[in-house]
Amino acid sequence: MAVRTAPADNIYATHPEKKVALYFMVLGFIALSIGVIFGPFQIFNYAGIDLYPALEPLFKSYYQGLTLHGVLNAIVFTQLFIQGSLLYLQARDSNLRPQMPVAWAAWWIALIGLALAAWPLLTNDATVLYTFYPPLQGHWAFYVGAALIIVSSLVSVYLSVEMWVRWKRQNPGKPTPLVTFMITATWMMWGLAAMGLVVETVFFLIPWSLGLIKGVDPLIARSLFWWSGHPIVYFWLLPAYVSWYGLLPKQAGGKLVSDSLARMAFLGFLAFSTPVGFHHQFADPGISAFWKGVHTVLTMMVAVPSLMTAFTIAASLELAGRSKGGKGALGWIRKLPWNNPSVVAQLLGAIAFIFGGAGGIVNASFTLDYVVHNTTWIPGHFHLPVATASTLTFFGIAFWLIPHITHKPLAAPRTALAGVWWWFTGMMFMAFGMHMMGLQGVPRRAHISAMNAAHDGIYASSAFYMVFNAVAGVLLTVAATMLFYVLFATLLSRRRLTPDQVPEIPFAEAIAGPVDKDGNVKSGIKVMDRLFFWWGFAVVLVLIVYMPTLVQLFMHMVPAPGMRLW
Ligand code: HEM
Ligand SMILES: [Cu+2]
Repeated sequence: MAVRTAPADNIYATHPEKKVALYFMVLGFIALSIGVIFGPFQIFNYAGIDLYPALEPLFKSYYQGLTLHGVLNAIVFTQLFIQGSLLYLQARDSNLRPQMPVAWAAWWIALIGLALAAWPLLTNDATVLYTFYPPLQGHWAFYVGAALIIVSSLVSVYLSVEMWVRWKRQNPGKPTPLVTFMITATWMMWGLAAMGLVVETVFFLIPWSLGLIKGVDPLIARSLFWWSGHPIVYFWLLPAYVSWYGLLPKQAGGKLVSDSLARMAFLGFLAFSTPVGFHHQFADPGISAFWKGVHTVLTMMVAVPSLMTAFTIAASLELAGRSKGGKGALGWIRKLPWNNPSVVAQLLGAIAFIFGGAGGIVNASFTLDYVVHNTTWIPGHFHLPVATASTLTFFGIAFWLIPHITHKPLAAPRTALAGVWWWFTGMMFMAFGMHMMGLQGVPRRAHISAMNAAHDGIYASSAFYMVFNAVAGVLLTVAATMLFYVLFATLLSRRRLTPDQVPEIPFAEAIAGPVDKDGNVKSGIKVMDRLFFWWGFAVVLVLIVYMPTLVQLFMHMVPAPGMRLW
């Protein structure tokens, strides 16, 4: 049983980056706890059940809720959790202290940005959905807040790259430790990817919302948005992969099968995550079929490191299961630690990701996408990678990392375990219902439960699938309640672990490491370690596939005045 020991302040003494990491993660989870509230309302909507009248005095419409849901969950929660957890893991993996005043500046910028953006969202003055496509025009505070949140992420890019450069200087000739390598590559990828949103907000949306320019070209805005908008999904996923490659094998009782495969996968993501945005714009005019085709091919390229990840992780887990006596083709699966909520959250997240990846290939195919574009298939799809793979993995990380930082025991581990199963099952029901309704042609982002025609045509033929959504709504409400209970009960607990009970960081060993038998760094590792070179390669690739189209669009700008449709 846990006992109380040292006063809370001392726990940060040896590693002050613990505190800023915790602040980032907790702020992220607070945002998520508000954003998730709307999820069940939305999925009940797609079950034909309209619960919005109950929200009426506080929230004005389905779309206000949906904007809060998208912004708080997908933009704020993910980024803040990533900023905190990656900062801490890199600092400990490379045994360096991040530049602390800069790290705190990043947190404050994010907090101010969040407050600024939240105000018009809550007052229904920026109901523009999380994609904020012009000509929908929200309050300036929303765009300034969003820009500050992005600036905060760029400060995190700086923090990570600076720590990596410092490590390289102090350790000439040595290969970058794996977790540090993966994290630096992730931040480099995001540093390039974020530029689309930076240009969109700074040069267009902010001046426009302040009345300094009269109009914004919707096509330019959408193109800049998706410059960042596809790689942002990798920005959400790669931190989960960091855990799957770098920590999960150890948590499962085994080792990572190959260090170099992990590095190769991350370089693949660094190079190919960004030059693919047009696959979100197949239906947009003004972009040639040729460049849409190029982006499609590159999208398929980025599936390669994802498949490498799936195989490497599965092999590492199989070894873990077999080393514990698992026999036969599948016997090793039973030997995995299914009683550990942190491990199970990540395993279930990874399983959901397999289905998400398969659907993603459909979306990215120029021709198939027309069948599912803007239908409920799309949110059905992306809740698998984002709301299940990343979100469950982040909960899984929090289940050991928060006790590690705060020295507080995980509250109610059995509830945590049940919560991740309920979440996974609920998301599977939702994915099935939403994918199938999408194939019937039911539009996404539509308050269908408030329509008179809700039982005609495509809606009548979706009636069967709506049952799955209703079940999902119940399961996910229970799941979210359990997971947030565990999280906040842990944070608010007054119990303390004794020093020997505090979980250690489960850095995994690799079977095939970066050095050969004679102690020399493998030549492939040396090439891969030149991260600035690969970053430059990624920049060039993005310029090649974007510039011809963007130059054309900028030369023939068609600014549209703002509209408020809510
Ligand atoms: C209780 C859990 C959740 C449920 C039941 C849920 C349900 C839904 C539904 C039904 C939609 C589609 C709404 C529409 O197109 O009209 C949606 C949209 C969305 N959800 Fe969730 N969700 C949940 C959690 C999450 C999480 C954890 C994330 C991200 C971390 C997330 C991110 C999004 C995003 C980005 C959208 C798109 C918003 C838009 O189209 O503007 N959701 N959600
Ligand atoms: Cu995409």
